[in-house]
Amino acid sequence: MNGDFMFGWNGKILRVNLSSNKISTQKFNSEFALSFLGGRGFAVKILWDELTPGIDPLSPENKLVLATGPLTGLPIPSSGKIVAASKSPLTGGYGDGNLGSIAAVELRKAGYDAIVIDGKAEKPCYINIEDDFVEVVSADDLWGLTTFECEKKLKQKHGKNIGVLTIGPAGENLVKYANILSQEGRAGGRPGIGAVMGSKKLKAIAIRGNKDISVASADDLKKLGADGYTSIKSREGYDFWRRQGTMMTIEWSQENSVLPTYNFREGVFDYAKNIDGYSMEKIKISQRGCPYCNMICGNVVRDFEDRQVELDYENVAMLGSNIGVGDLNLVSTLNRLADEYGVDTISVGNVIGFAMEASERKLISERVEWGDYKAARELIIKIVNREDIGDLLAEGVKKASEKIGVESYEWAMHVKGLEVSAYNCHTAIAMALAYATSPIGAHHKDSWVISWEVKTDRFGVNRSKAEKVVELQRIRGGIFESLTLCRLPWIELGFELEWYLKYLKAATGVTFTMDDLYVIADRIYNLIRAFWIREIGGWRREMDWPPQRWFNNPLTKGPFKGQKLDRDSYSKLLSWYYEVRGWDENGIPRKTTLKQLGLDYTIEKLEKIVNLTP
Ligand code: PTT
Ligand code: SF4
Repeated sequence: MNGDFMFGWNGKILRVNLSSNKISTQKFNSEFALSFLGGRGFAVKILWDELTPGIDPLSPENKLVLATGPLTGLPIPSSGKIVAASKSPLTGGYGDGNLGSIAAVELRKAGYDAIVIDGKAEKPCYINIEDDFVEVVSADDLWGLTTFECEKKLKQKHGKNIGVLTIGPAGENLVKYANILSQEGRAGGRPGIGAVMGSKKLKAIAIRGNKDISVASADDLKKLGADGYTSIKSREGYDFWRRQGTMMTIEWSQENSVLPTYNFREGVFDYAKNIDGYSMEKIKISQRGCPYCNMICGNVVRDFEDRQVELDYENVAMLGSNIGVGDLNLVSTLNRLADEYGVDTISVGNVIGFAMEASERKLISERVEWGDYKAARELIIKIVNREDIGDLLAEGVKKASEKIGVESYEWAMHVKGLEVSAYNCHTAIAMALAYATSPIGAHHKDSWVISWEVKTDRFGVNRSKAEKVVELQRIRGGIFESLTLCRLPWIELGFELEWYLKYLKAATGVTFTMDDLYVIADRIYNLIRAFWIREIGGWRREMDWPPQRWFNNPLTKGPFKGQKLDRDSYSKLLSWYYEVRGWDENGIPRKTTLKQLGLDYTIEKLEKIVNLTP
């Protein structure tokens, strides 16, 4: 095989420089694979090693990394995922996203584990990959198309079974929270990874692979895979999951007073029932999903304009309750527009909520009232085309609030520049910590601690909350993002983590324990923090704080009326978090922590920027 080890990984990275049109492959060794596994692990190591510190994320020097892991594309539950990462134009730090796509499977079958793209094409282009054949092709006829149209055209040209990753007009126009779409409903790369593609004039990547992925024991893998699917199907909750998928969370969030409402002012929405999973079931026409998944959760509905769209919790909460729209058909249309234009639904819902509040407070001249669907629809189009106020809003809420000034930073709902995803945290201090310490900015993907928190000690402030956040970050942000598999079988149906150890053994021949995987997860987390410190040029404790609104403006509705977060309690929790992570009081990794994780090579660089404590 590949490098100095035998199975699991292809051992090969495809590299494309769009300035020179140079296409090459690079082998990697087992040390790299075993230290970083794949996906997010590969991405951060490549970005740390190869980016010139301080570069502009939208310059040709930035690199786009698309990476899979050793289990991606194998016949085991929910293995069709891919990580898209880069230095983020939205936050200036490390950014990534994870999307389900046939492209993930095809990339592995084409013989690669990752693609690294740098440079900038002179004219719009796309990359076409079929096994060892790789070409950069003119995309003059694709530029300007929506993500749906672009994928369709590429399939007409290269075959209906290819995998396609594409940006829409938002990525082309460098909207700072443009993302990447696939299969008309799989989306990833919240921190502007679509804008990085746009800055390189790269419209899409089309992939077809015809090879077998070599594994240590194909028979074991086949049997374990089949057993896994059967086990998932037999779980309590499977049938309901197939009915509602993530949409069941609207009802849960409303019941628990955490549904983002009116720009995260409240945790309950008067019209929650109109946009919940049961309302969705009434308009659902079919179901779609990612490859190799038997939990398929993309709920396809017909929207207000009689077009098809897939609904998920985050999309509906952010384009529904958060902006006051209480009609699921209308929300669906906003969601579909975001998908077609390739703009992140969470950030765009957040930005629209911010604009509505700014309008209410008369800080902007435009009138955009809460719940005004038409105004929201228009705003999305203006943002995507960077017209009028859309140009400012395309920069995200952090930049918009800096421009608008007054006290607007208090209700600009972001952490480190990434807009908060769909959980209101007035009464969820551990979730606030999870947002504040997420390695890409305020995203729930690394630690969805809120479900544990509301069930256990909701109002307590104790070290176990910090420990739980770290534990979840290890599993979700470390293990699933580097194995590069969907985490939902584990979260939603309790599919035990031990399954993945068995899959790893059958695929790679290497025996991993959970502790081994935790060490890898910690290595990845610490390297991401080192990357941020290097790119930002320092670190302050305040960078790990949630938005001011949750401390300043108590809830005015629902069972927890009057509640808000307490600053001293949050500060205590953050200190415990730093202790558990082996970081100092300012959130900077200690030298001993870096050394224990084999990250000695970061020390010299970091010491030039910050004081490292022993
Ligand atoms: C993810 C974020 C999410 S998280 C949602 S809905 W969610 C939003 N989806 C968008 C969308 O759709 N269109 C759009 N234009 N923008 C969107 N932005 C939002 O992006 C998704 C599922 C979901 S649905 C979740 S939680 C899980 N996420 C996983 C993850 O992050 N990692 C992992 N290993 N497994 C995961 N499984 C689940 O995948 P970002 P998908 Mg997404 C239309 O990437 O940048 O992290 O943002 O991948 O294939 O669409 O599946 O209630
Ligand atoms: Fe994709 Fe949903 Fe299946 Fe996860 S559970 S792999 S998000 S279809």
